[in-house]
Amino acid sequence: MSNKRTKGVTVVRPIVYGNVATLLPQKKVPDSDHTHKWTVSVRGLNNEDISFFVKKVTFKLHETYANPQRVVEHPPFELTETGWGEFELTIKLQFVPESGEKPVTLYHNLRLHPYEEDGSISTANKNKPVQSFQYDELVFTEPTEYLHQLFLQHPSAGLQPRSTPTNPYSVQAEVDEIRKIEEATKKVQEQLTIYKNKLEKTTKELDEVKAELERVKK
Ligand code: SLL
Repeated sequence: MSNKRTKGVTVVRPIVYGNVATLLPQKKVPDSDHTHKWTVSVRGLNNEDISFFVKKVTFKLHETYANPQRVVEHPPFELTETGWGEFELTIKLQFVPESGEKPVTLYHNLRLHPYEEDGSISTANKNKPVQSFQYDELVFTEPTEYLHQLFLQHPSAGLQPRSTPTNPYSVQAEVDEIRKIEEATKKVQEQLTIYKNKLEKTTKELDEVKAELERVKK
């Protein structure tokens, strides 16, 4: 197998990354203001192995943490910490050297609190574990023959037709999501038309008042 690129080939690998967080029992961490325990992770869809092509993952934490760069070189690619605040994590994926691929950086907003739809923190769900994950796809355009062979040896099952309690990512979920986006876009367009019409009407009225004012002045 070589480092030659495979012309015309694109390989897409789904990944899931994000965090879970739980409230710490009070006084769990002595002499500290830490309120939550959290774990950030990067995994394959359906928990598929990604270590055959991912060499290491570097999680970059907020600078209030000692040694904010945390390197994980073996699966599971995850990191557990405690803390008091939310911040944006940087997740750098480095691939096996033979792949010739440049690192990929992902961003994740660490979530500790159960938010309501309006953005306020839900007090009712305060003690429930919080989960915040996102689905994404790594795209390898014209991978090296080496990497292409690796992917052929480790096929991904891809998106399952329907969601399950442990795996919310499915073809159905994607369809539902697209429908929601389309509905929201339609609503925004409708509102825009209403506001445009209002603006037109008000501008016309204003012009009339101006003209009237000119007439009175003369
Ligand atoms: C905030 N902008 O103010 C954010 C920053 C930082 C969270 C959150 C540090 C833990 C430790 C920690 O939890 N930092 O002291 O080791 O909410």
